Amino acid sequence: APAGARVVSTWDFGVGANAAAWQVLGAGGNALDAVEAGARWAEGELCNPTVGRCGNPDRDGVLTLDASIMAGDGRCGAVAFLQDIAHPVSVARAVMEKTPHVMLVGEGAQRFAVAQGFPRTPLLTEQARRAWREWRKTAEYAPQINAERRQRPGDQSNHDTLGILALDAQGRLAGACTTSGMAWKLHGRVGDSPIVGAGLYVDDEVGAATASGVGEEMIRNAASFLVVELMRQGRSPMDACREAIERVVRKRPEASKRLQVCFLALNKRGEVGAYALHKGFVYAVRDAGPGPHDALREAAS
Ligand code: SD4
Repeated sequence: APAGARVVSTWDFGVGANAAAWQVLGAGGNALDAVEAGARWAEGELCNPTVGRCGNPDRDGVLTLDASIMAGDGRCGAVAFLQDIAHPVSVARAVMEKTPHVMLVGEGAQRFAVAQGFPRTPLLTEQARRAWREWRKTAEYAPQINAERRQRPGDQSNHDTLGILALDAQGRLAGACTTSGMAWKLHGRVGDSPIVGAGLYVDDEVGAATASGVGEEMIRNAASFLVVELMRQGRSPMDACREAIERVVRKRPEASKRLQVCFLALNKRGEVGAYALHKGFVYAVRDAGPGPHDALREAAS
């Protein structure tokens, strides 16, 4: 496999996303194709309450998906509030490559996807519908900090967006981010994941960053852009992520006690760093090295 190539992804399912991305990178493919492959794996193969087809719905019982993709040369595309399309990340890529725009939302995004040949299919699973019915008994919007509870049925945890960043053997960077957003959000709510600069930012001159957690905090702080700019000023990926977390806390000290915010960064030399507001954020790293490819690292917090 090509030396220098590396891919990193958020959360424990990042192992699977990295494996899908590595099929591209390991064969000498480019970073953009790799992150799309990784994100598609999370949207399609994985059945998880916070990404893709198995996502939990909003408070009205509607599943709406957000995704973005970005190449290190500045090309980017995104979709938000997209319904009944299984691969938002690929629609985001089509927005990037086939339109003069960067972002499409809602019905317009869906119409564009269908015109591009993406099948329209109802996505809400029976399990997600049941979780929603359960949630409606209290109808309280209270995102949980703890990611550990995420795999249980009816589970309320929200912090499982897939963010994936890759560096290919030619030194190109790319990233993607895909999510069903915060469970039980207001109908129409859009998080950070599809917003370039908030949930994802990539610049070949410097590095790439992505985020998971309560997206409002990332949008408020233009957080992924902030992480990349801090790396541009010379910070290591980990220091850049930590400083961005400190910014989040400084802006909203009280709210920060109850919310989870996590950053993951990869610089152009392939160095990786992460930092989270609260403990429990894990990420997966894959490269051509001899180590185990399913190793997860726990971020400092
Ligand atoms: C959002 N950042 O929509 C996403 C949520 C997240 O699993 O990380 N969810 O705010």
